[in-house]
Amino acid sequence: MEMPDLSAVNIRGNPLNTIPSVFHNDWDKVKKYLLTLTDRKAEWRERKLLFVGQEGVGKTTLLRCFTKKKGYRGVNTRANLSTDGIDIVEGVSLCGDSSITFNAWDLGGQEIYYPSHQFFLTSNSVYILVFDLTAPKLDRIDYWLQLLRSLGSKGFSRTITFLVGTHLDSPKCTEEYIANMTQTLNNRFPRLRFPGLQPMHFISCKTGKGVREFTETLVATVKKEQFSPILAEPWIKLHEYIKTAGSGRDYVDWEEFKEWAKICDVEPD
Ligand SMILES: Nc1nc2c(ncn2[C@@H]2O[C@H](COP(=O)(O)OP(=O)(O)OP(=O)(O)O)[C@@H](O)[C@H]2O)c(=O)[nH]1
Ligand SMILES: [Mg+2]
Repeated sequence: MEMPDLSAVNIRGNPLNTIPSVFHNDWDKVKKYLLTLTDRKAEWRERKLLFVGQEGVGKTTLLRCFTKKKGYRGVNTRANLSTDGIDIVEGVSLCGDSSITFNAWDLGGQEIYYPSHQFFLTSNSVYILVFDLTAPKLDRIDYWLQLLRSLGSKGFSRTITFLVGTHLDSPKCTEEYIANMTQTLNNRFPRLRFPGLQPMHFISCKTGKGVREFTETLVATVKKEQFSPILAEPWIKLHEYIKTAGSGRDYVDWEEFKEWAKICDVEPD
């Protein structure tokens, strides 16, 4: 790190995505961040988990399976209200594994929301692309997969995508129907064409069939695919501080935020 004459470094394409992208164009900031990282590093234990897909396919219901006690046995499939915009549920633990928590973003599937959803689709995140097995709309699945592929292809960022079919409890879902559906989906969406796309899962939110297996696979896959797991400890501290001090507030003015940053040893610039 002691290279006084070094004025610029090109880190584009470097697979070590530990350095926050906001610093990429400023070598002094990269250097400061790396120095902090050398002294004080900590593991990032949160992951963003986004539920996407067309309306009425079971995104909110699947999230309820994740958050309800024993939800892997199924939940009441009464008519849900269609999600209005985005619902966020923080701190979701899966399979009793508290070493990693998920911040779940449940995106309303009505097309009217699509333009604004784009602002919240981040790379280095985990996506659950949900569809209804009994009436799959392949062009909608295609739309989301294309969109997620474009996110994952920016620089060295990545996404993990799980394609999940719900309504496995329907009488329509015979073995033959499921076999044909699997073939159709594999032909139309070969995993090689969509980096980060995982093997498909078919589940019933009503009976819970397949939910536990899916959840276990999700946790294991996410733990294997480490997205920036090591960060500078002050930044993680600031993140926690914002969650506590900013709770219930819609915004924080810049001066106050700089105070918070200082308390956590993050340089506010
Ligand atoms: N039988 C059965 N019903 C399900 C299943 N998954 C969801 N449902 C039902 O399907 C309907 C729509 O589910 P939601 O979870 O609201 O769908 P959504 O994708 O969140 O819809 P939007 O918020 O409009 O995008 C509800 O009545 C659910 O109870 C399933 O696996 N089996
Ligand atoms: Mg919903």
